[in-house]
Amino acid sequence: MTLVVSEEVREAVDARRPVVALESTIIAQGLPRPRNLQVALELEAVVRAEGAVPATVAVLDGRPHVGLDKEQVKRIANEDGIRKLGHRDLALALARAASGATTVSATALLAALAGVRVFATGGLGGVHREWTATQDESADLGLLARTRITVVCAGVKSILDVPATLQRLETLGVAVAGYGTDRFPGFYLSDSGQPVDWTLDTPEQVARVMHAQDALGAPQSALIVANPVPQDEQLDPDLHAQVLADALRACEEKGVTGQSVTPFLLDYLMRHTGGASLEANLAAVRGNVRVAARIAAAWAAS
Ligand code: PSU
Ligand code: MN
Repeated sequence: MTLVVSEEVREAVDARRPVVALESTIIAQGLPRPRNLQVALELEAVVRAEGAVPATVAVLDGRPHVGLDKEQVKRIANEDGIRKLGHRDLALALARAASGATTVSATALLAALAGVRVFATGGLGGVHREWTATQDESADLGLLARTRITVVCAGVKSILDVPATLQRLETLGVAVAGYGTDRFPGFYLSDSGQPVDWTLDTPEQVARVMHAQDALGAPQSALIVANPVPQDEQLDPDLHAQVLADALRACEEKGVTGQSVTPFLLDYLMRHTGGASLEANLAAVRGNVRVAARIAAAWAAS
């Protein structure tokens, strides 16, 4: 496979300068046009403002890219037929010359192959409610159990079964720490209602854990740094509970399954909260990107 690493990202990786990987599913499938393009460019700008290099990941015409130029980001945001690619889809997309946005699982895999150690997203995928009937658990979890990368996220998406997802992460052996909190964040909400066992308070502390992971060696699992959306920017918890219940019902009634479930629920929440869920989602992602850039800087300096 020819991984296409942009010159800027390659130089930064080689010189051990800070780099932050960014996923593209949030651009292509997670946000409405034209806001998605603005957000994609804004997130890259936030990384740069912190002195790190952004590496947005996507597959274009069957070639896996780590680091996109502006025209390539535009394609992901605006082109019709951009697929959603989990890590299992990568080989199929490459062989079929397809173009697609990468989920957390595919982004983490390609970023790690390019030597990028820090990655920022909104919320991880995980175990869906109704798992006993659908067996729907995001491929994000299994991939993070065998990929050495640090993911900064606002927890897992609140549309999921959060306690079950935390349990699966424990079973799979994926390290989880709250960033400045002993509560597991709830994506749109600052607190999912679940505790975390470990708290890390500074980028330097996170970098020390990353070094300790390397010193221990195998298995090559990830580190999840769970960074809450600021409380004054979270979605109103009552509104969240109410609209989410409706969204889950609508999902079932419409028979939405598989890869479409997560985009459907995120879109339903956005439309039925007057856009408030979108603002909370963006506030979370922005905060995560900023923290990721600082962790990447601490990692590069250590
Ligand atoms: N975070 C967001 N919005 C998103 C996602 C994450 O703020 O759209 C995406 C990620 O790419 C994640 C995917 O990997 O949703 C999970 O999809 P699934 O549940 O189908 O595995
Ligand atoms: Mn799924």
